[in-house]
Amino acid sequence: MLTRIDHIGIACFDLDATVEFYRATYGFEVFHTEVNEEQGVREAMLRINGTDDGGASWIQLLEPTREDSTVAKWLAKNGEGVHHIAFGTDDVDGAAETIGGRGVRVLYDEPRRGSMGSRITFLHPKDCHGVLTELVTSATSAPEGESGGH
Ligand code: CMX
Ligand code: CO
Repeated sequence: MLTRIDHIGIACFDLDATVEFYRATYGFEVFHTEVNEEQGVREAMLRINGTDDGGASWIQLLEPTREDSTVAKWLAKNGEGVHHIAFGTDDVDGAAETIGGRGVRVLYDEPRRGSMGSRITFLHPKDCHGVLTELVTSATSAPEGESGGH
């Protein structure tokens, strides 16, 4: 059902400075950047391993775009650090339904748009031993005709 770690989401105050830290310290380059207004974030995706077949693993660096966003609220409380983990699946709808049926709160009725045309949902951290957990179907790993555009 869940086949890999898709990404680790890291909240930061200054995206450009954090990107530069990851480049200078580890040699990780930015593969993709975008603003997701719905989520209230500006983000950079650094590919750690994998290729373009939808099976890659990423670091997702997140800077809030507005003060009322979930990441801004989290940063104000905790400071910078690991914000969530994301498991990859080729069927986010089915995984959310199965996990919801196991008594874990799924935060969205329908998956929403994530990085690079992926479809995402979240599990409540209070039901996951303190870990905000995201489920992701990347645009390239979804069954044909079901990726992106959501
Ligand atoms: N990890 C672990 N625990 C967390 C957490 C996190 N990232 N965010 C909140 N919590 C905990 C809080 O510490 C708090 O616990 P206590 O009551 O013990 O203090 C509790 O959950 C409630 O937190 P809150 O600050 O009142 O925040 P909200 O309930 O308003 O929101 C949540 C929490 C999970 C519902 C919200 O963050 C959410 O909807 N997240 C999903 C969307 C998201 O995170 N988007 C940004 C990333 C986008 C992407 O990955 O593409
Ligand atoms: Co994420």
